Amino acid sequence: MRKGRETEALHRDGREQQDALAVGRRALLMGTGAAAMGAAVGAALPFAGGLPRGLVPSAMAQGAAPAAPKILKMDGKADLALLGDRPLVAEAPEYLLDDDVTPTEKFFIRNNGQVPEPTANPDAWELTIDGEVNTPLKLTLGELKKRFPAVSYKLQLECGGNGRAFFNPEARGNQWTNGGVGNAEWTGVRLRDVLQAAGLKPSAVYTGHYAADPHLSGDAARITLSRGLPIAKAMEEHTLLAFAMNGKPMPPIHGFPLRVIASGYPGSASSKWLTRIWVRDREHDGPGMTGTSYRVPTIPMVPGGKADPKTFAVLESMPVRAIITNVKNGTQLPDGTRKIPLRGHAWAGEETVKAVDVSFDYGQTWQACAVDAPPNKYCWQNWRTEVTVPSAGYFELWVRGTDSKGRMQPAAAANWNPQGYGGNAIQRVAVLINA
Ligand SMILES: Nc1nc2c(c(=O)[nH]1)N[C@H]1C(S)=C(S)[C@@H](COP(=O)(O)O)O[C@H]1N2
Ligand SMILES: [Mo]
Repeated sequence: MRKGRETEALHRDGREQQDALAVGRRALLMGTGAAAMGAAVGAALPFAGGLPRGLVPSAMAQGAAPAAPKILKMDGKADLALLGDRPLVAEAPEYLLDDDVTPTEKFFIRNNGQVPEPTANPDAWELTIDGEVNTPLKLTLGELKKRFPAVSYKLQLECGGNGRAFFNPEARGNQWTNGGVGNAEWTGVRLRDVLQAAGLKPSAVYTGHYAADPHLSGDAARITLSRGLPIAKAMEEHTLLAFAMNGKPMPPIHGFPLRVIASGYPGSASSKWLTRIWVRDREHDGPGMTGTSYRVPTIPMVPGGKADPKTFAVLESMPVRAIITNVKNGTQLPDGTRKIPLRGHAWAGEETVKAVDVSFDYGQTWQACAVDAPPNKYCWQNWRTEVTVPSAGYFELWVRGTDSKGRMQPAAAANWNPQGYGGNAIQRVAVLINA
């Protein structure tokens, strides 16, 4: 069967990627550098083959990341970079994210477990609301659609680990660069309408989400992921129980037939394949809520040091990030090029983006870009500008977002934590203008 072969190929590719990563790191440690690594991944490194992990010019950091990521091969998906195959994790290189609304085929994938078998009868899918409510509810998706008004918003969804690859020393987990994000149009009912129908007790402080995806181990008793939201976020008007993505029922991989969309928070709170919302009288403590999972230090720790989870708190709003989407890292521009139009998107978790600036001289000078207002809250914002470089040669185009509270992206991933959450180092795109 075709599907079987594809899955097999994915597994094989995943192993090769792990090997390439391991060899790349070994080569780096042994100081054998970029040439050895190029051989290990079986591809020649362009002049801008790697993205920087720290404050090293992009071209000098070639050994720090695999130059030729494995490509996801899946029906209905573009050439996403495969970060892991079991569970399946894939990100969109920034240049694939140029669209204002991310087409489903370009939308990143982050699974923690297996993908449940798609239901043949989505309207019969059952959702339970229980816990700190006056009237526990069991509703089918068909009833949800009938009983509550449907709304559509363009909402960005970003993995809590987006930007993890730029932590130094390396943080544990999928090495996302900047592509663990997408901005789709989601249609669903408001979670708050459903919670109000159940009637929240005064003791309700948090939601706990449960889903149908089987654990990787295959053990039916184990829960893959169960995250939740503070009640205020659950009651926010843009927090949805979504059943459609970009005007169509969402594909199985993105949570068909029903998922949470809680834009602004780490993507892990946006539970796919949703079956139950347990309203809690305390911060939810399901798998993915405790220890150092999706939590960040409140007392900054020594990078690479031993974590004290007691000082960690749940990561809520994602930090500001801007990306360049019209120039691919490693682009060679024709002789005589001096003007380079730049554009992309920026977003800031629970905030909006106040400013986007670009630099082509390693941050010595910055140029302000035009930034559009979002059509609705939590939609990413488009920005554009044109830079004029003084000569031919090697340049790095840096882009830096500033949120509505005045917080800017740092030059290197800050607030190091073992699982690498909330890293929002500025993006750097290397270009070479031939003389
Ligand atoms: N049930 C369930 N929901 C889940 C996950 C999961 O593994 N299981 N992964 C979460 C994480 S970590 C992210 S970043 C987003 C990714 O959503 P996407 O795969 O549709 O892009 O889904 C979240 N919802
Ligand atoms: Mo995530």
